[in-house]
Amino acid sequence: MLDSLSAKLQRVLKDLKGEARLTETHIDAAMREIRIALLEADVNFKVVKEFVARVRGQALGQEVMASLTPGQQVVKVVRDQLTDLLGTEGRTLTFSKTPPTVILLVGLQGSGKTTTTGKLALFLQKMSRRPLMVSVDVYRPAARDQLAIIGREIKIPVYEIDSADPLMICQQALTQARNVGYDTLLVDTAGRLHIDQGLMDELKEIGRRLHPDEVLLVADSMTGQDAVQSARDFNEQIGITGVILTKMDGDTRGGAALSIKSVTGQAIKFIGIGEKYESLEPFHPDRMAGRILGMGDVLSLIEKAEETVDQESARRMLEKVQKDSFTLEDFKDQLAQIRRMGPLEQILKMFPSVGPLKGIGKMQVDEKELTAIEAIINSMTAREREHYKIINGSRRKRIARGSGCTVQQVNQLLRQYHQARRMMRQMTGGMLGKRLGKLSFPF
Ligand SMILES: Nc1nc2c(ncn2[C@@H]2O[C@H](COP(=O)(O)OP(=O)(O)OP(=O)(O)O)[C@@H](O)[C@H]2O)c(=O)[nH]1
Ligand SMILES: [Mg+2]
Repeated sequence: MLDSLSAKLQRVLKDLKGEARLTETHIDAAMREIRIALLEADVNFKVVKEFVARVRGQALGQEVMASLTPGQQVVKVVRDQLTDLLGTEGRTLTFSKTPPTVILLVGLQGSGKTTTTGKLALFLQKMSRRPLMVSVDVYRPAARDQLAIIGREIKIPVYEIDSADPLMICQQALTQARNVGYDTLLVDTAGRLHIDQGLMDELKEIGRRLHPDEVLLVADSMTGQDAVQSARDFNEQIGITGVILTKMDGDTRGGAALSIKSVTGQAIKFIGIGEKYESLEPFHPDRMAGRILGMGDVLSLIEKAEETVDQESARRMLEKVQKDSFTLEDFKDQLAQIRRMGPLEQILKMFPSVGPLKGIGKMQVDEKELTAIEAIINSMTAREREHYKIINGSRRKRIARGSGCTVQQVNQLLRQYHQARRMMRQMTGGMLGKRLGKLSFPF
């Protein structure tokens, strides 16, 4: 995410950080490079100009703090200004006092509205809300089927009715939400290649009927300034309440993320970071600024771990380890928990690039290997999973065949499992035992 911008800014700041004394010449040279880095990242040129002027002014005018070197102080100014550019903290969703809360998702064609409707519904469900989804895209054949399929996959209801009238569909969906007691209605709308009056009029009319609590513009971050322009146009025409920036996982430049708030006055509320339904995150400007500048993001990591790792099951796991009855089945569950946190490489990247864990972010993780491990354990009988010691040569061969893996892979897995058991016993036996229980982190 934003890798190329990140690398460039880090290079400029690294040179500065080393300086014991900073002159105006140093700062001007750095500002020139920052300006180029931001322009190359496709940040709106006006935004770049203002940003550089502010950073320069603050860097020069600042009293030197005893705890920071002048170079570090410039890094702090850049970090603070970058945070400001990305948005303001605490811009979450507004929920209606009289349910259902209505959330309208709008945007250009292919920006990710339908997928994001599903992701957001899943996110809200995890917050203990009861979402209902509906598509009013009557123009693209199969558009409504697409949402219905997503609904089945994530097990969240989708309101369906045989009608070609968007206004009637959303009206009926609202009635259904009220009657059945869904507290949030998510409305997926049709996209257009370009903004056209017909679409805007339709969205305005839907707005008049539904009185949405949130109108979220879904924009593709990889389209850079086009995404910013769409946010501006939709905001002027129908009034939006926030932005969801999708496909951030593929955006190395960051021009949209860094320009949207300044250009439109609207905050980014969520970012899409992958194709999986779990790949939607509330947007935190300070953490993103930290991530761009390579300061790590342990906070995000902890939040993610807390959300996915079920505390109770972690406690049970600990008991099992202590009683020495941690089976291959448990091993598989642990792997599944880790995988639910999202692609491992993404998680590892959130570790700070300095300190005891430095280097971990660059670790290569083979997702395919995890899939193979799961397949191997799935090919074992229940008894084998309980008592790994009975897995002899012929059983290993059968398991390898059943999982489409080699016998070497099966052997390797059994070795890994054995090591994990030993490591866990050592950890829980020592002082870490108590802390592990509290932190409930998968081994
Ligand atoms: N990598 C990645 N892909 C995404 C993300 N969000 C959406 N996509 C993909 O983008 C493509 C288009 O998504 P849709 O949800 O169909 O977009 P839409 O805005 O509903 O499209 P229309 O209804 O045709 O206007 C799909 O292939 C999605 O999987 C994301 O955050 N990351
Ligand atoms: Mg769609």
